[in-house]
Amino acid sequence: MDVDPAWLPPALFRAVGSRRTLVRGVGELVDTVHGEVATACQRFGGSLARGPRDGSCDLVLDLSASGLGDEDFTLSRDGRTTMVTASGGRGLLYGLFHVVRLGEAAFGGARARETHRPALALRMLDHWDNVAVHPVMGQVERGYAGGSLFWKDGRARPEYGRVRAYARLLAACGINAVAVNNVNVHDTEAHLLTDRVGEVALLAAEFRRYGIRVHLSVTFAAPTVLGGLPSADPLDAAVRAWWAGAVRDVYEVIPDFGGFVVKADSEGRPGPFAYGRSHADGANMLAAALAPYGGTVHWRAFVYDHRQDWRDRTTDRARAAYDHFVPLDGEFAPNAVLQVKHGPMDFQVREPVSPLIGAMPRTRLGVELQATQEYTGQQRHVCWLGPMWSQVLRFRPEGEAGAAVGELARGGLVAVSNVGDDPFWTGHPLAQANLYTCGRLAWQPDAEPRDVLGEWIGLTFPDAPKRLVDGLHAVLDGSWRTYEKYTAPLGVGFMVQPGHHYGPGVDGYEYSPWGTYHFADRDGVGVDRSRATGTGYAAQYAQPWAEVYESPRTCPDELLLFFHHVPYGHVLHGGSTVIQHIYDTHFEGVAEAEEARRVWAGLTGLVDPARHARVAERYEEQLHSAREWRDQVNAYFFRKSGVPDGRGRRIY
Ligand code: BDP
Repeated sequence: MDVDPAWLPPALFRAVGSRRTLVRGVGELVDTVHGEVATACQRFGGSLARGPRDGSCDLVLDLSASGLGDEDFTLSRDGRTTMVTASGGRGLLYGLFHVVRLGEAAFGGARARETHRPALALRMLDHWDNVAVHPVMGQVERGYAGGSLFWKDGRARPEYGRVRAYARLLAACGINAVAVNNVNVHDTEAHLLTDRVGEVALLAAEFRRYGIRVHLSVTFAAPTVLGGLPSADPLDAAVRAWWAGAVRDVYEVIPDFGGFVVKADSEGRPGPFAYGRSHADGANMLAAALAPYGGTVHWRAFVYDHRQDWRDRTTDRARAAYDHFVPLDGEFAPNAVLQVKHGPMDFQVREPVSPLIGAMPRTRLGVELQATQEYTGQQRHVCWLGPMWSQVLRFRPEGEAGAAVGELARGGLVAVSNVGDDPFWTGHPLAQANLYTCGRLAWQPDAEPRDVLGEWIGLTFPDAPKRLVDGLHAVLDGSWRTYEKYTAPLGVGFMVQPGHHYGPGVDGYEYSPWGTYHFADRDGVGVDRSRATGTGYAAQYAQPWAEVYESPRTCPDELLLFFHHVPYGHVLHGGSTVIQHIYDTHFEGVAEAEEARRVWAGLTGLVDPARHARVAERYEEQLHSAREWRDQVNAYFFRKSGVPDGRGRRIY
């Protein structure tokens, strides 16, 4: 089948393509804007001029305004002509896509001048793509949408048209940076930095047309692995010189190269600890090499001991990032971004916001989300994550009077990509909504997620009848909570199959060194992270949160088992006991998934048949898996606790 046009179906361009447009300005992105309008005009019979204004245009896209940032644009209409002005090519392109989104509404009546600008300067996707297929992880680590868009058979793919189409989709939702290889940099991928940088340059050329800068994940050991040096010590002059030379060579072929992403001293990756250096030393060495060219190093804060002794259990993995990094606040170079996962553990369906965010005022923090649904159904389950991300971005680490996470993320919003070479881009066609939502929330972190979803629906299904719009909202709006209901309860997390992380594994990680435990026994469940009797993690928060999380009396129900070990009979704020809540939500979650499948079946005929069939097929799997979750989780807690279901349902 052809590649799905996702949120840029040709029909969307009717309003622009059937009119007379003038494009003014020069540059590669102006050429892109011109090309977009030309294609639309060819399809819908409009006309396009380039050059001075002649007074007869319906739409003017003008690169000339001063005083705007490179990505900003203004939109106005005097009653006859719709005007988009921008100072930079990206701004002009975003302005065009905005008009396309508005459709006919952009051409009616008068409109006072509005200025649009992104709240966050960096809006990025990290691809966990391996160039060579990894024996365990496959090609795209945690990828659920086929192979890589960029790499095939160990080389850059020659089909750059697909990369260009991807860049176009990303620009249309506001993404401006992409890292093209996995954070776990294996030996083959390490060479992208040096002798294989030409392949990265080919990708960069495609992305550049849509205003997207390319980044590379690099291994901290590169000077030894690639440069033949005896050490990678960040304070060693020869090591620093090696990096400076490597970076210079990259910029020679990719002048707008974005910079590096680094996973160091984490899950077996090399890092500065081997040399007795700090993570600021490591990050700053790379920042120094990148600084002359305007590049940035994204240094990940996902640093923890994945080989702890589970019998001892004195280290709390949730504490690790804060314990490592807070003492380094103020030591990172200005072009180093500390990239923090939104929660302290690892992209579970429910986690508190990482206490690191807000605790390092003198460091540029970037917030990392996971669009790829590793722990949220692997793009076989519908799980639209907009509400979860929005909750994170609106969270105020210092309480109501303080700033929101979306404001504190001065280093940008980064999401792990959920895309592959699948014709629908994301395997599950409805998972496109997650990708789109990432881009739009990075542009405006306080946007109402349901509005963003509405926008995605309007673009992806132009002219949809109300029944279809309602149906899509019905299956997507609450899908995150539905998923949460039938999986691990009350913030306890994990309980997944080890390794691939799909499906229930009630004790999957309970007796392993990864640090992800639920501590269920015959009396109760949950992790005591209080200051008074537990790991002390709750005290990493500023007030009021430290106090709120400290006690089961004030801790929000949905995070109770993340912060506390409680008896099964503990009564939640919602009125039910923990054990009854577990039973009820697991039955409810499956019932909701069944209902969603029914709603989807009723949309036959309103959705393109191939797309409809793909989603319908995934619902079968979702249902199968949801029942498995319900039955295993309920049976597990029934056997541990011996407490029967208060409603007399059969628990297997
Ligand atoms: C975990 C994934 C693993 C990643 C790691 C990371 O299971 O594949 O390498 O995160 O973010 O969620 O580095």
